[in-house]
Amino acid sequence: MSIPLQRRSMAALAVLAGLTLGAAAQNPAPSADETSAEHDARMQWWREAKFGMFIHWGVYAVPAGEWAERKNHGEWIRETAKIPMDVYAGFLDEFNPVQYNPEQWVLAAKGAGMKYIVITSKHHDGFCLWPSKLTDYDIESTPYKRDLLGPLKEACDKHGMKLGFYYSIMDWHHPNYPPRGWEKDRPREQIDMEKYVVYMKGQLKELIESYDPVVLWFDGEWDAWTKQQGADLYAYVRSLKPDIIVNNRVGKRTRELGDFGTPEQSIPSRGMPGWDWETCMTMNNHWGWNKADKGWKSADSLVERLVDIVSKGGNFLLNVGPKPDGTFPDEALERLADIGTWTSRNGEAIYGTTANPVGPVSWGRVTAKKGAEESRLYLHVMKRPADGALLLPGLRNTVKGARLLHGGHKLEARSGDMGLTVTLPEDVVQPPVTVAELSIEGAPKVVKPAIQPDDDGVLTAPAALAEIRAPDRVSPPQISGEGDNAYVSHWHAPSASVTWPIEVKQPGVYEVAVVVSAEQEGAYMDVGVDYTSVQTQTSVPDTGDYNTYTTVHVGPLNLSYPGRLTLSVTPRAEGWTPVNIRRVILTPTFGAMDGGDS
Ligand code: H79
Repeated sequence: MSIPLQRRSMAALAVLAGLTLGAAAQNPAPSADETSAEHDARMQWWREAKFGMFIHWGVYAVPAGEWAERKNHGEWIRETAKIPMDVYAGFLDEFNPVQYNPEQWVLAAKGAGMKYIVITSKHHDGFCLWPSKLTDYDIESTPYKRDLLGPLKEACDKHGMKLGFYYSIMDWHHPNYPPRGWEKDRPREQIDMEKYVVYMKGQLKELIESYDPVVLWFDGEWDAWTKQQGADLYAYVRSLKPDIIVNNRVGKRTRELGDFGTPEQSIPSRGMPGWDWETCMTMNNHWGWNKADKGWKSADSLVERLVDIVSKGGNFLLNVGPKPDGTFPDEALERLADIGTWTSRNGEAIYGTTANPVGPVSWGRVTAKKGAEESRLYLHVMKRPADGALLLPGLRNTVKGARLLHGGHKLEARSGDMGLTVTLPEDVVQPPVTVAELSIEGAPKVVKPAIQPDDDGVLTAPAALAEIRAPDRVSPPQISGEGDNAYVSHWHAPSASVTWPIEVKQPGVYEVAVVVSAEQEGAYMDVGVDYTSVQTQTSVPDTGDYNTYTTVHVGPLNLSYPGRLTLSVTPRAEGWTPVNIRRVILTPTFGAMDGGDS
C-alpha cells in the first residue's frame, strides 16, 4: 500500500478543531492512512461538484421492466421475476446498443449542470459493460461486442466531465458468490468468497488501470459481505489509486468506512452533519429502463431536491436508465434540459457552496460561501412569504448588499431584533426557485434565540430546536418530525448529547422532567446546564415502542443565576440503550415572578 501511514496525533487534533467548526462538510480523516488535510484535498472536487448523474445500464434494459404479466421490474428483474441464468443469458444476445453515443450522454449531463457521472460497470446480475479479461459475461458476449466504458471515458475527458463506476459486490452470476435462495439448480459446494474477492479485485484493477475512475460506488454489500472484507477492499482500491473516492457501501454503510454516506431515494431531514454524503435518486420509479414507468418527477421538483440536498451539505446523484439501443429516454432528456436552465442561471448558489450556516428558514433553503472578510449567503426561495420578507433568524452580520442572483436586480436588506431580513418583491420571482444573494461582512454570526420561559416561568426545550453534539465518526442522534411532534431518535452512541440554548430569568430550583420513549429499560441520563446537573433517579422505562412517550421526572436542578445557558441531556454510558426524546421541561418550584401567583 503506497499511502503513508502516519498520524494518530493529527486525528486527535482534528477532533479538537472539529469543535470550533461550523456546519461545513468537514470530515475527519477516514482512516490512519492520511491526514485531515490530505483527506480534505482528496474530497475537494467532489464537495464542490454537488450534482452528478447516475447511469443504470445493463442487459436488464432489454426486457425494459416487463416479464410475464408484470411490468414493474427493473435492474433486479433476474431476481424479481426469478429468471434462470440460461434464460437471462438470452438478454446478452439481444443487447445491441447501436445508437450508443456517449458524447450525447455527457452533453446531456453537462447541460443539466452535472459535474460527474457514475455508471454501473457491473450491477447485481454480474454483467460487465467493459471487456473484462476475468469473465466472458461481459459486453464482448453481446452482438455489440465493443467496450462501452472506454468511449464514455473519452467523451467525459473531452468535455471536462468526471467519471466514476458503480460496482456491485453482490454478483448473481459468479460461481463463487452464493446463489439466490430460489435457485435450486446452482451448486453451492464451490462457493468461496476468498476466490470471489480475488475476482473483484482483479476487475477493479482493470477498471482503475483502463479508465482511471474518480469514484468507486459499491453496492450489494448487505448480502454476504463483512466490515473486515470492506476495510480490506477499501485499502486495496486506495492503494491502486490513492486519491479515488469510495462510497460507504464498500463496508456496511456506516461512518467508519468509506468516504461518503449514501442515502438512497431519500434526503435526510437535517443532512448528515460532520459527514460527506450523497443522495442517489431515480427520476421515475426505477433505476434500470422500465418502459411502463410514467412516474416521472417534475423538473421543478428535481431542482428543489438539488437545492434541499446542497443546503444540507450533500451531493445529488440523479439517475438515468438508458434504453437498450443506447439512448436516454425522452422524458429524462427533457428534465435534464429544464434543470440545466435553472443551474445555468443559479449555479453560483450551488457549486462550491457549503450547507446552511444559519438554521432552518420557513421560505426555502440557504447555501453559503463563507470567508473571514466577507461571506455570501444564497437564499433559495421556494415559498415566498406574502410580505416578501425573507428572515434569516438570529443572523447578526453587517449587510454589504443583496441582489437577485439571476439578473442582478438589487434587493433591500436590513438588520432587526429577529435577525437579518431580505425583501423579495413579488414581481421578480423566478420559478421554480428564486435565488437571492446576500453579501455580509465576515463569517456568518448567528445568535440562536434562547428558549424563553412561558408565563408560568416554565422552560420547555423541544426536540425541534435541539442541537446534537457527537464526536467525529460517531453516528449522531437524528431529529425527525416538525414542531411539537419532533423527536430525537437513533441515539445509539452514549457519547452524543443533545443541547438547547435557554434563558433563565428567575434563579431558583426547577423540577426537571423529560418526555421520552424506549424499547428497553435501563438508560440513565444527566440533565444539566453549564455548571450543574441532575441524574435520572430511576432508569428510563420500556415504553413498549418508540412512538409511545412517557414523562420521566428527573429531579430538582438549582439554577442560581439568571442569563443565557446551555441545557444538555447526556447519557450515562453504563446500561445505555437508545432513548427517543421529545422535550425537556424545567418547572419552577417557587412560583413565577411575572406569572401572577407568587
Ligand atoms: O442500484 C440501485 C438498486 O438496484 C440498488 N441500489 C440502487 C443504487 C438496490 N439494491 N437494493 N435495493 C436497492 C433495495 C432493495 C430492494 C429490494 Fe426489491 C426489495 C430488492 C428486492 C425487493 C426493489 C424492489 C428491487 C426489487 C424490488
